[in-house]
Amino acid sequence: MKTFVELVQGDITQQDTEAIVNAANSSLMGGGGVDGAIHRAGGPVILTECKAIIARQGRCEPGQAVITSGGNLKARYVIHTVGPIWQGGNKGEDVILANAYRNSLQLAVKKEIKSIAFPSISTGAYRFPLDRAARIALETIKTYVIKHPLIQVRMVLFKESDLSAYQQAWALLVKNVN
Ligand code: AR6
Repeated sequence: MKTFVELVQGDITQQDTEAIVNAANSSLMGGGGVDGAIHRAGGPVILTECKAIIARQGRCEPGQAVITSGGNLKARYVIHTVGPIWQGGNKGEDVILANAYRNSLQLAVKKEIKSIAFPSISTGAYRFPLDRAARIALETIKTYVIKHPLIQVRMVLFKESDLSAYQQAWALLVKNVN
């Protein structure tokens, strides 16, 4: 069995993993950044399914995750999660960010999804500091994949500077463990 976490620079909408994760907002009605790109590339079926989810269970609170199909994307599924809005760091932001990653992974495993790609949740419009977000994201993913080694995880960083922040966080994490 292989445990697999990879860090790449790229566009989440182009990934060929079984699922990609969307950094959405609680309304699930779309937005800018990753959210806008995913809805544009996947087509209207994603919004239709998001509306049905909201009608059934209400807003998607920060840290929670829901799943729709991928529409025209290569990925079969989109897992929509909502990260925390950065408010200085004392409003539970770290825990909410970890929940967003963990609940997305949990939903994927429940659906027997074997590969998943994440963007850097909350570090754009939601202004979560990049280095801190990278550490939390990778710690959460690493802890999860150790317990669920069948799932392959790819972090897809849009900018080169984002990729290097995640690479540094990963190096620190591995060093601290060994
Ligand atoms: N592929 C991968 N990463 C991307 C892409 C892409 N196509 N486009 C942007 N990024 P953000 P948030 C990076 O703002 O901070 C939306 O309006 C981007 O460079 O998309 O969680 C939602 O509706 C940044 O590093 O998400 C919410 O209202 C990262 O993705 C709100 O923004 C996250 O940036 C969520 O804010």
